[in-house]
Amino acid sequence: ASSMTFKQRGEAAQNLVARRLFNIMENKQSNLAVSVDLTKSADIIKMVDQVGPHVCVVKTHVDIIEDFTADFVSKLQKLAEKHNFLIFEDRKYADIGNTVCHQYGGGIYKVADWAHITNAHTVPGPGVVQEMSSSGNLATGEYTKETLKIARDHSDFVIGFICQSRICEDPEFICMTPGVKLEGGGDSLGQQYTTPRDAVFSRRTDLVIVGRGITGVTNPEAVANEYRLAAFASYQERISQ
Ligand code: UP6
Repeated sequence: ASSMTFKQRGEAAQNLVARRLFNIMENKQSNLAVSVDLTKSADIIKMVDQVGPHVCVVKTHVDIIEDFTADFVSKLQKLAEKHNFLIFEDRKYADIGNTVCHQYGGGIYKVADWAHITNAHTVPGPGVVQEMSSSGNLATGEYTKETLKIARDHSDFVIGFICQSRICEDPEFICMTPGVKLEGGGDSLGQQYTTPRDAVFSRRTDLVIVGRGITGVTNPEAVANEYRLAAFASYQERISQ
């Protein structure tokens, strides 16, 4: 997978969301997801409209929003159409199937109604996947192996993984890496940053997820474009090897 183009991988994928995502990545020349971890819906909408032209995915954490409403969701959906990106709610489900069904389909957020992509830890068994960027995380070794098996057994609804390096060569699975900043470094709560090139070229993942590196600057649109160019050039460098 790491030497194939996104176009070829989109053609190889069976899952319609994966096909669509590979298609957007190819057409927008973007393997950048922006994580818009702001707490006021108007700020999120404004930020998404600014970075929208440069991203293939907008990642949300709706449970940190102070003033969440259905109107926020419809505005976000309109921006997803306007700028052609997918919405990824980073909920990291980790409970038994029955509870996750309620959390995903119901409650206040009704994530299943609007998120193209969401994710789950595999701690509870055949759920989905996580490998963390925070220091000292326990998602390594056997956990990764079992997670991969679960994904392959459920490839009808699993499109990929959150991981820090490519964990498999199956062309249809998308490896997404959070903990990315152009200048590297970390934060005061254990976050560790790698650069776009280190993630996509050296560690051969497909898509970088950037939060504060973009949302915390004064010119997010220009900086999002810089991240897009850096991550896409690293992908092109990798496939032309
Ligand atoms: N995230 C990580 N590491 C993981 C999994 N998820 O950072 O292993 C998520 C965080 C946040 C974003 O929940 O939304 O990716 C990273 O934001 P940052 O770039 O501002 O650190």
